[in-house]
Amino acid sequence: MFCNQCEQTAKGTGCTTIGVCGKNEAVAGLEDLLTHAVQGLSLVASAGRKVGVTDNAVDRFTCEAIFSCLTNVDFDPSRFEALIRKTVTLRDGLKAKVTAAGGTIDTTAPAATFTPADSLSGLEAQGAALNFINTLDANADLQSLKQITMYGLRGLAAYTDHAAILGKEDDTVYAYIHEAMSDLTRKDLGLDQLVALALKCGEVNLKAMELLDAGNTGTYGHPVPTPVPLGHIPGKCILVTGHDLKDLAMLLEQTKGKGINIYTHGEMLPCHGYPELKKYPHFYGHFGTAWQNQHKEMPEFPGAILFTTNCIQKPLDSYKANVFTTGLVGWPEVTHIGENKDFSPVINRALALPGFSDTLDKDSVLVGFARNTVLGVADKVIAAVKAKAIRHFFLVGGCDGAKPGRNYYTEIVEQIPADCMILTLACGKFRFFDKKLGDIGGIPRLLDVGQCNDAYSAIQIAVALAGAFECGVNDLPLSLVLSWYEQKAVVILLTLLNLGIQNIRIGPSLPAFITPNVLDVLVKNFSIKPVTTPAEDLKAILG
Ligand code: FS2
Ligand code: SF4
Repeated sequence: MFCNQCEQTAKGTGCTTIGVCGKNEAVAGLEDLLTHAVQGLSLVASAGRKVGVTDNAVDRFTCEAIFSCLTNVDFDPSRFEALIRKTVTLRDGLKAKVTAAGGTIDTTAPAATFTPADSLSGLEAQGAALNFINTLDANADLQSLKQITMYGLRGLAAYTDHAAILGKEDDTVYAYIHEAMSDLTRKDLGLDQLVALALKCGEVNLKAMELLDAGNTGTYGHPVPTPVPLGHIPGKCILVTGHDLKDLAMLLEQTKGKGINIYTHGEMLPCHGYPELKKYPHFYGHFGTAWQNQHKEMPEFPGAILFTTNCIQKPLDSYKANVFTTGLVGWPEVTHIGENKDFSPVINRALALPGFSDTLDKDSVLVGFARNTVLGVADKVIAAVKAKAIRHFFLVGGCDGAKPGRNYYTEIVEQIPADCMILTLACGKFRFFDKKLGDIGGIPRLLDVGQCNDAYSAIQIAVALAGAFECGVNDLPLSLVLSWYEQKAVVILLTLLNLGIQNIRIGPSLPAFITPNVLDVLVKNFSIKPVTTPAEDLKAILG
């Protein structure tokens, strides 16, 4: 196996025997084979678009299949087998329609004619034989750019899938995904073309994130400032982790009046700010911190645990029987809640478990500072900047992870001077989310914009501030200090670069799949910077 798509990749170069995430050789091969098969489907879908043939089921499925290969989503070989077989069935069905409409399908790429083996072990062998990631291109820099786009596509497919679940779709997004998956099979694209393909991924992702924002706010309302208890109350309980608001909403509905309290974990924390979710009296509080702490925290939770999206780690025996997956998440031998979203097994498990017997009074944290709330106090913010009460804005956001170097993000937040505001989003916030950082003129200094899925909201805040100050986003007193771990972060970075945002600081380490020459392109064009130390970076930013 070879995989280097995430920040915790082995030795900073690549996982070759087993993934640091727990992905084994078989699953790595199946992911590669699925990606290869989807490229074949995309080649046909792209040819179809040229003659007016589209198929929404194909588009939706393509995103699900690509999202399944994102870090910490699916570890279940049997789910990958089903995805691979369905990819080929859809490809062949679409081929017939495209040919009938007079379309021409280029069958020179092996992906277009790939035939899956009859057995799971045969598929695993086919996946291993591909050596997929290492052979995207013979030239190291072009290989690097293709990997950037491939991983960007995984993030883009995830956001497109999240939005589609809430009924928000746009064919331009699907068209790009098919086109880019097809283009990645080509060996004739040069550096400039591949840079353009990667930046286009960022451009299209802005649309996907706008759709997701519209889906979330259109369905559940605009988040409002809401204190979320970090303690617990007596009663049966279910912990919901991942990112999916609709799964949470359906679970809240199905647990009404059952005496079960619902707690969020990880990236689900911002859900407490949505009016249509917070209206449930049994939607109580937040338990635990970021994804990488689940082995420490989940054994302590006395109820059922539902994983709705990334990031799942191998469930330990001490709590495995309490774990359920849904959506695209999969772990072998863990009960999966299918498309009917009947959460009865989760509810029954919660009722069978002891639940909390006592009350734990702990601090609460404030969520709900997405674009609508922040822009609602824009006048106050602008006046505070003009009066020099606010010197600078920092966006400290992105993924969390296990590396000790991630203390950088805690320390920089601690060291940011008291006359600066800090916006945050995604699970990296758990490094500092419960710090009491005070306020400036009644506005909290630490504003939680939401999940990584809410990056669109942060971009809209920056764009609106730039409009108010009649300058570009790069001229604002705003610095982005980002942490990355998986491929949603890759595509958000591509979106920011495509918007022309300069001077982004990124850490805790640079991606293994970026070559020195490609890094040079990023530095020259976007002044992207690896993080150094909090003190040095603050000195450089604030002067
Ligand atoms: Fe955090 Fe994990 Fe949000 Fe990423 S919960 S690192 O995949 O999606 O961010
Ligand atoms: Fe390694 Fe990350 Fe790939 Fe898992 S997803 S195999 S940890 S590089």
